[in-house]
Amino acid sequence: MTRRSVPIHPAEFRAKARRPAPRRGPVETAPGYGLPRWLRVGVFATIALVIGIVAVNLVVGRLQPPGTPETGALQVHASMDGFDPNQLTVKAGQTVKIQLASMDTSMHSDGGGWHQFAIDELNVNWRVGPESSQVFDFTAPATPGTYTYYCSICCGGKANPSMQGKLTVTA
Ligand SMILES: [Cu+2]
Repeated sequence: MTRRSVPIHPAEFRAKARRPAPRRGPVETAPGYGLPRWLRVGVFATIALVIGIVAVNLVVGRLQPPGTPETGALQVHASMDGFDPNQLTVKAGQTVKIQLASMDTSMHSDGGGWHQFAIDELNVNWRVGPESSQVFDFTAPATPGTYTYYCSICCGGKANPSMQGKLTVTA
């Protein structure tokens, strides 16, 4: 009698028929499955490093002024955090040269990185694009006083206290 002729026991037959198909779960289909562990760790480390470098560059980029500071020009940096400095003092009748820089990237949804430097009473209304700077000038009024400069492009505009600064004209 050969093995083939032995009738299969019904219970065994059912067990064979019910054997589940190989599972293709989330582990087997995950990207990188089947790659050696060192390679997966390497890829992860590389991605983490790239993200880290981009983050550091963003921070450093915000700390450094866009463009070379021009000598004789007051440096004013505008960002979503406000004006730096937010106080300027000039002499009456003086020609005031200001290098206005936007520290923000074009990625900002609020104004696209553009900022303004406006003083209504003195007809000053300058605008500067993302991550750039420009030198402007105006003549300070002959009489001492204080004026407000503001940006109305971003974050609530003129009403936002952080987007304001004080210009003092001294005798
Ligand atoms: Cu602004």
